[in-house]
Amino acid sequence: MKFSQTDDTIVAISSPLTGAALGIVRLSGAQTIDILSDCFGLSLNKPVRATRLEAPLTLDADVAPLPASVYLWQEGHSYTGELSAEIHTIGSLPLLNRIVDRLIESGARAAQGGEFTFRAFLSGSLDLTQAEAVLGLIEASDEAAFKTAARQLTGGFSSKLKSVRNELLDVLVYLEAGFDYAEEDLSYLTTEQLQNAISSALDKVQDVRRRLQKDVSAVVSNRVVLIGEPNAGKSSLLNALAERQAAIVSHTPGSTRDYVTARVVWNGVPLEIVDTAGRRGAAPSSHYRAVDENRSRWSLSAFSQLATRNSQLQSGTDSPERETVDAEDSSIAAQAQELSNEQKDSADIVVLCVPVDQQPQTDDDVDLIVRTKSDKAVAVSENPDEELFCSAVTGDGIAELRQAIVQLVAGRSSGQTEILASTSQRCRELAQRAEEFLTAALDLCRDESGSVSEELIAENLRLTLNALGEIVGDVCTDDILEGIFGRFCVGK
Ligand SMILES: Nc1nc2c(ncn2[C@@H]2O[C@H](COP(=O)(O)OP(=O)(O)OP(=O)(O)O)[C@@H](O)[C@H]2O)c(=O)[nH]1
Ligand SMILES: [Mg+2]
Repeated sequence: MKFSQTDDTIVAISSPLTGAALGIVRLSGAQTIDILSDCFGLSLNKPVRATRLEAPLTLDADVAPLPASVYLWQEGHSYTGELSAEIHTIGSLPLLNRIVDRLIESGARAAQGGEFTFRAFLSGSLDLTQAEAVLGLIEASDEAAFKTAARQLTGGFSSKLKSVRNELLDVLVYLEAGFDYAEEDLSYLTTEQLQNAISSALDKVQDVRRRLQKDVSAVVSNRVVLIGEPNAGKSSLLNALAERQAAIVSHTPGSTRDYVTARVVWNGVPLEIVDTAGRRGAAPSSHYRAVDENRSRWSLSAFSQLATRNSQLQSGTDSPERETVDAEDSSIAAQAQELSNEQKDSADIVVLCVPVDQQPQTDDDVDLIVRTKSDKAVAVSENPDEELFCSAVTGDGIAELRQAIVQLVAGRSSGQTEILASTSQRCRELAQRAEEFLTAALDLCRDESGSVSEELIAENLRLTLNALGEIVGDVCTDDILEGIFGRFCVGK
């Protein structure tokens, strides 16, 4: 698990890592007061209520004290639920880094990305869907995405699930009490009461499942466009992602002139992956064939022009036709570039493909940088955390790339929906499972063959509780936690 230690005191810059009027350093954990006192020569007491004090910072003896305010929160009243502090001062990155270093020297530990929110989750201040909402708020790029995340953060979605869980827990307690005292022939719940309770829970779970499905299907268009230099491995990547031979691959740079699309559905999210022509100085291709599920208006003319050129070259035809052929070819190359630009401009997600032995250079706005042909060379990357490495030949990194694309889409597609797409994706199947277990329990209640199997009903209720618990995080695995908190940046 990413956060193996949870009882120490963590520190990080919580404001954006650029110069700003105000900068914030956040500290959380049981040693907060001792660390602050030691670091800044203050004599602080544990707060009994949220407290703010002016505490000018003296970092160097020969530099005048800098203005700073320290905010303190007692346990149970901070974002993390722990004893916490924030130092608000001038938003100078070197200054904030110095403060963090000094706090680390005094006993704090540098927080990892998402660790403050993880502690809020551990202390019960936030459930998993709310932690996802915090991420949604940070990543929100428009008003609609912001509103969706804010609605989810207020907990309306998970509070409904929590109330169903509590109702089902009550039913389970009664059922199990019946098993424990079976010989006394006591009945704690009539069959009718049991049936009503399960039926009411099923209605609510069905409603949740429908809301989750509606939110995912609200994602309308997801065009993921692969761009990059000629020969970067775009067509090979498309084929690897689509798991079929959708585009022609050739060692000759400039082999893709048209664009090639492949439709896929990953994690229930429909996507259209688009392979484009190499975008800088595409050299003439020796062979060319348009392959496209949606053949474009350019493909036939481009193909016939190249076919003419190839037959001329093969039959030894030379000047003066040669000049005409070259002119035609550069016209096709220009058209290919134009098409490639159009595809990039209409993309929802732009993926820049750069071979592992070259360095990314682009003026385009890209969402993801993929270092292709990772089997060919040892990765040299200036930003290894921001790039994905994969090989269309060995398949390494392809699953991770799919996951990264789905996450990007999930982050974007909140639209006017009530639940973040990332939450919908994670929870849809769980809600579906809960619905199936409850339906099975209800069928058992209604079984007219004679005896109602209360043990089997109880087992279905336990499975339902587990599935619902995974949605809100009462029951969860390291993988789930890693998947959610691993996406946060440091300081959050
Ligand atoms: N070793 C290795 N070779 C690769 C990989 N991906 C692509 N190649 C090779 O690189 C060359 C170019 O691959 P393409 O997929 O056609 O590249 P492209 O970016 O589509 O090229 P253009 O369409 O010309 O822009 C081919 O010879 C591929 O076999 C990879 O992951 N590993
Ligand atoms: Mg290609």
